[in-house]
Amino acid sequence: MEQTLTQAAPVRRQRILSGIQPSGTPTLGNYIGAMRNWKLLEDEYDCLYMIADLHTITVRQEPAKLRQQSIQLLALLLAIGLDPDKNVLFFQSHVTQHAQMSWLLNCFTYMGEMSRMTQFKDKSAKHADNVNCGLFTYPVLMAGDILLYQANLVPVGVDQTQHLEICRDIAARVNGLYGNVFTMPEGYYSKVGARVMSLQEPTRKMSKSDPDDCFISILDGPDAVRRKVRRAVTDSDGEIRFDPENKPGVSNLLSILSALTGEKVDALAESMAGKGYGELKSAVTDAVIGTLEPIQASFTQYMGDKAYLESVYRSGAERASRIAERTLSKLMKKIGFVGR
Ligand code: ATP
Ligand code: LTN
Repeated sequence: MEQTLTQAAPVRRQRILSGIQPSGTPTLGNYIGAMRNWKLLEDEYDCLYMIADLHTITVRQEPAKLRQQSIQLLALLLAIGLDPDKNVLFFQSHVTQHAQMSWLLNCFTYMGEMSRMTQFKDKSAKHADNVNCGLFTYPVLMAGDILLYQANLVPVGVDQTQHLEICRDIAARVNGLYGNVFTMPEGYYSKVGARVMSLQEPTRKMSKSDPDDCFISILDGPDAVRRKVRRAVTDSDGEIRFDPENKPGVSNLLSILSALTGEKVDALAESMAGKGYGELKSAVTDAVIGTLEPIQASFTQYMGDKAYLESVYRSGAERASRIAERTLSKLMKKIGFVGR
């Protein structure tokens, strides 16, 4: 008897999109909260990772520095191990559909929604001399980034929750008006280290655009790491205990240690109970240096091969824009524009 093999239809893997701004060198917070999780997803999902350079100009940038930081960020994504064949790595500004989508979505977003965004409030206070419209509509550009690729999941740090919510609201509104245009995306947050705090002001998140001693950069050498951790703000009661509300500095160090060693925060706090802050800091220093050294070595190699970097971002932009164009044309048709 003849046997026929019935092949199951290929199931499309879930799609992931995320982005990081080239607004400086990434910090340990970016690494723990976002970048290193991206590597864990590449075998199970279709992943696109974008260098969000359009978002970066919401704050004034020096052109040469922006260019250098952008290339460095690409080299860093490769250095943390992202495989450019499995992941689409690209610059946001190379895929023109982002700017186009952002305009369309601006017309489906309300001023009131944007005024509630905490990042807008924070950044406009920080850059009071340049409260531009781009800063105000930043979440719309971000919503477009996600929706263009019909992403199912968006791995980000918890500071992006509000932006993700607004993206879902916009998607629901457009779908409500025109039928199924967009896939509804979900946030994907890591359990440990989703919010690494500033070393100097441990009640605020560690941010790459803050003063240098507040953060550890992925490219900081051992001396800088040692110095910054030694100077990290703690408290005066001398007890190692995980209590973010009353002991934000010590708790932040414990979280960092836990994120880098894989040991649970409670277990670490228990094993360190009775020890001094000096010992905690030295354990954190060792863990950070041990994590960063191999990344930095690989980064230096990638930076030495500009032609390779160029081939990665060119191919990334081509692959990304093919997907993005499909969604953009679909929406434009639904809205009622005459097709080209
Ligand atoms: P900027 O300081 O310029 O606003 P940023 O440091 O907040 O930038 P982004 O490029 O906006 O970094 O964010 C990249 C990713 O890193 C996002 O997913 C964000 O949630 C995550 N992230 C940023 N800071 C932290 C942090 N302190 N802890 C955990 N995750 C973070
Ligand atoms: N706003 C994000 C960076 C970003 C992003 C995105 C993240 C821009 N576009 C799309 C996820 C999906 C931030 O991390 N500050």
